[in-house]
Amino acid sequence: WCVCIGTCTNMLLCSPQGKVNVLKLKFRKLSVLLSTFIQFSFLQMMKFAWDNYKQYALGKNELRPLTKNGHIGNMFGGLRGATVVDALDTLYIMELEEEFQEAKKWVEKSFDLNVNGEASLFEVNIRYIGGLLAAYYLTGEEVFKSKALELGEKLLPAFNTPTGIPRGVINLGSGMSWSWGWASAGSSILAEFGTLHLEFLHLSELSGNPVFAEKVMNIRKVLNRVEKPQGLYPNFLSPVTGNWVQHHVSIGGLGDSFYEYLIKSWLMSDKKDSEAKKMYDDALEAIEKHLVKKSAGGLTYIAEWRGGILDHKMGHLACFSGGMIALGAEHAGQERKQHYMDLATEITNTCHESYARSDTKLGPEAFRFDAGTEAMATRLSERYYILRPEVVESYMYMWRLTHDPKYRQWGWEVVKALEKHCRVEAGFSGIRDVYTTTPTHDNMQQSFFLAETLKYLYLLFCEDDVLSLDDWVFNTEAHPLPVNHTNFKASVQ
Ligand code: DMJ
Repeated sequence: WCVCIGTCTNMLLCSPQGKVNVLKLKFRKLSVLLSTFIQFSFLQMMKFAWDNYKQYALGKNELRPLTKNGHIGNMFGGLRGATVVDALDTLYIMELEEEFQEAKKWVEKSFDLNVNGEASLFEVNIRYIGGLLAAYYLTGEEVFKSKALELGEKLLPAFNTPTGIPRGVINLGSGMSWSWGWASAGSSILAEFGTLHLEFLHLSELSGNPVFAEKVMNIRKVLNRVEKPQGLYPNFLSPVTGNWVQHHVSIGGLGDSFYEYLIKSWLMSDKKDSEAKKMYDDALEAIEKHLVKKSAGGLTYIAEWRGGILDHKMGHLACFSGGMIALGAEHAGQERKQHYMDLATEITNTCHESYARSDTKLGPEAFRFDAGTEAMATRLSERYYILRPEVVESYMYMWRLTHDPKYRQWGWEVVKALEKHCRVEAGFSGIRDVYTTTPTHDNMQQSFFLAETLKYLYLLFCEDDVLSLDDWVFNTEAHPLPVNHTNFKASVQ
């Protein structure tokens, strides 16, 4: 495919094998630009991230790239290999064949599901089940399907609550489940129980067992029944009473992917799930009415809502919403289409500003719009960047839906910043302060960097028919799942 960056003065021709071939360039200057591109190409980045994980941390959940060892953490119960499962489809799509085989071999030989430990239902679903399902649909390899189904079964006891709203934490061995200690009054989190729908429908489809679909359809029923303050969905719900526990509303952390899964459920159903579409449309209308604001400097942002009081802050996580709103705009009624496209453009621009206004050109964990501040973190504790994908995710959707070259330019700025500030000797690391050009590293290569950040960057520079948005929806960890009309073994070549 052909990559055009900026003004198209530097045209590159890349083969789909992931090797970069150089067009015969007339000018030396251009070839210098080109080698810079090659040096920093995201295909190499993926290989570098994978090779180091393999060398120092294979079988652990993440790589610690400074100390050159593995990290297990406490999100996945006793499960291991989060980076392997998260990376599978990216390796496959990038045609890093040897590396994909290494990952597959690990899943076949070493991925043990008979484990005991406290796992996040949400994280296991989006990373492991999502990753395995995508790997199955892309390759047709049975091992991925059987592991996904086996793991899906292990999550079911979390739904044994009076309302059927699952609890957030489950012991994969005993099936015992409970709520997060930090969640108010034993509540379940909107973004957690609201981010199961896509994967669970596929588990039912593949197993022929309706139980998975029934569980998520019941969640929707509970949500439809409960009264929404001003049409908004608060982030905490009691799995016992089915009532809201606290009135905190956010399109960032704790709420985010619930909204994403509404519009994607509709798309994945080949636009037949009109209930999901209506829920999405109504939720977005309420969000726009109560949460969307414009700063004095003209930047559009989505604030958080605490019982009617606005917190003029946007989390990095909320930056996925530019892409989501654009995706939804495509399918809005004629009169709303342009309106939502404009909103998506403005939000993506604001998120870009949060990157552009930092010294590293990477964005902080949260940025604010108050006391003269615009799109910058004001608290020390919000200045970090942990290789998150949401901003490049929105660039990818905006590029596909508008073909405005600025999104590729912006994506390329991120590639350069990652190379400059996050690449360390043995992998990529998050940084603790985006406002200093000599940042301290956090010594963690998150698995979503391979699953999402690098995949979205790659797709940003691909032709639109590579994982076409007409045929695939990406789960919230960027694992592609086929739209209902697609053959399971759809080719990405
Ligand atoms: C990912 O695990 C998913 O994108 C999730 O929805 C939110 N957070 C991380 C990446 O930032």
